[in-house]
Amino acid sequence: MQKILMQAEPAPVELDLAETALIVIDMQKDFLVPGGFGAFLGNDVTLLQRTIAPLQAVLAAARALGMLIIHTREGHLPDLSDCPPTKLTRWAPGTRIGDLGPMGRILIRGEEGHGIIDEVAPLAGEIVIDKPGKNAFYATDLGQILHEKSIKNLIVAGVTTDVCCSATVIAANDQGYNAIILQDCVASYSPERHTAALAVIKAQGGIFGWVSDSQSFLASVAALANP
Ligand code: C5J
Repeated sequence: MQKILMQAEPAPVELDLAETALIVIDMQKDFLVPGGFGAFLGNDVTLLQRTIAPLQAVLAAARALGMLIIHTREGHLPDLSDCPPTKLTRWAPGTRIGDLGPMGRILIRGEEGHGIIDEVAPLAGEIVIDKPGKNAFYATDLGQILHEKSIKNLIVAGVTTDVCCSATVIAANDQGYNAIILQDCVASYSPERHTAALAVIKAQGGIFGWVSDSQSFLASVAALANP
């Protein structure tokens, strides 16, 4: 049994790696690339791109350790039958889910913008979960997969901190998982909301989970080889 002790806020956290999965949330072209939907709406995608290098290092370490790795993609079926009407009408026409965006239909499975960026693309055998909601547990097999693999802890990376990462951490907490979010491997289009979302997670003694970073994860893994 390999256990790591990771520096984190509000307190260090011990994780049995056999019970720990890395979940990489929505590293999709539409959110991260200059020609994608996020940029089309006027967002600065470079704020999100800073997650790529630290996440690559975390992915490499997790793969070397044989950890369970799960990637998610936010998106809907082409006929929008899995998209609540409230979500369909919330934004201006032309920028709605299913409308034609710069990289295909916005947030529709199979469209170019829906794909994960090459830099952190899933390897063969890694699990990819398509989710219609923000929280990765909603209307997906995630809970079942984690249960079958006896996972108790989730290390969370991806975008965006304040929306899908935060929603997933909060849901994980309610479902009985320990969630540790890596602050340099998550990002928001708003630095203020990024900081605020992390502050909420670690508040009150870790009300929703822990906040750590890639260096702390990598250091704790290196300590396994040099105890
Ligand atoms: C994610 C969003 N992935 N911001 N989606 O955070 O709509």
